[in-house]
Amino acid sequence: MIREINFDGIIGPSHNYAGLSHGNLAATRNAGATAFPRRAAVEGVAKMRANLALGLTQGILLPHDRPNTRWLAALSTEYPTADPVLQAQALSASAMWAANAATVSPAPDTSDGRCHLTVANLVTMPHRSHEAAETVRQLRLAFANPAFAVHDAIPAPFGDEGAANHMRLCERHDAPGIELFVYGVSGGGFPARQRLEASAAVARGHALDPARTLFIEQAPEAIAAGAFHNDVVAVANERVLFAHELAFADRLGTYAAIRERAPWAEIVEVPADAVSLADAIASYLFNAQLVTLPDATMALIVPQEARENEAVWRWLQTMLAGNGPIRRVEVVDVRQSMANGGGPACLRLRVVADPATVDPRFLVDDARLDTIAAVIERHWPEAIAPGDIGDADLIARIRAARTALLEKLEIVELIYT
Ligand code: SUG
Repeated sequence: MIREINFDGIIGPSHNYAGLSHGNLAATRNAGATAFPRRAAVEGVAKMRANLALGLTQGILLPHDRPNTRWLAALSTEYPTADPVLQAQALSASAMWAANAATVSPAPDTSDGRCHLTVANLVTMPHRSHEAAETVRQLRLAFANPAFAVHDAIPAPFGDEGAANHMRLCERHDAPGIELFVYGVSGGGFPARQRLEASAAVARGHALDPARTLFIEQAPEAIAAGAFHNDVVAVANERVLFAHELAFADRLGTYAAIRERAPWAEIVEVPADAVSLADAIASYLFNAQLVTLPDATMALIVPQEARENEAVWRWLQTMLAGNGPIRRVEVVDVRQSMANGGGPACLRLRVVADPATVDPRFLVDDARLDTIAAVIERHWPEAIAPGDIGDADLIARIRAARTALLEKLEIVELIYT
């Protein structure tokens, strides 16, 4: 049976705060802080457990091999002697944000009846530009079944940041839907990381029906306020689009185009006078997982920071008291990831497919999460301060930690030799 599966990126042992993402306000603000990789990964596992407890189907993606020595070799350098900025870029654990791994078009939307995935090239940020090579390896392993088509990344310079800039509206996950690709043109002083050319190429590659595909410009004002991906200001699930009033450049035109193609769609808009863009971005209200529970009601899984923001929490209470489609709000603690600008939605890649067609090693239940948690407790470094990244012992420990996890999970194909 086709259903939504959330694949969370396991937070890798090299998690640190190097301030590498210009335009991502949390990451820039926390540059130079001490990171706690073990705590970060434990938070990620707890979020997956909470999703399982809600009756959702849960999968995993693995931390990438870091530092990425293949990338450094292509730049004719080696980790110990590389420039410190290159060291930080090679070491980043940014693959944890699985919403940027790929764009996914489920089988009911594609003309060949397969679920298509295109690996994101992430070319705008150097530390993320080298994720694609390993992502394609992982996705080809997890989704080797002919029910899937895994496409290579779109070539540079057309920036593609994956599912973070893509939404799907449908009456039920297993019914054909409309796909919304959100791109940026300008972002004030900040880069627009998703290019229209890339989104259009992904849509063509996925064999989508042009009549059910929309390309929507993200509001430059939202990018300038720190919404470096659309999923910082909007999220969709089944028939519901939950968005900030200032998410899209042409708000009314976007809503009209959606209603024309999907008359059943419900747009839950948060007005700027109730929650400012600044509050929405600081709290990550929209970087929530909007999910359909087994009883067919919808829940919004928000980060702790949303509860701590007065305006946001007040708005959520009003929403729950009303008669809207989102009936429940769940709060999760992913503070270590949040401090790098990654909320609950960033940490997961949604794939609508039959779980029986996925390599079972990439699916988890509580027992498998216990196994993962034990490896994290034993092998993940407790803390990484900025000055530590040149430390050879730490680097050896980071590598060994990932290898231990892959061995325990018996996903040894991903070990680089
Ligand atoms: O690409 N942060 C990530 C956060 C990604 C969030 N993903 C979604 N919104 N879907 C980014 O900006 C910070 C790493 C550093 O600065 O060391 C970072 O890459």
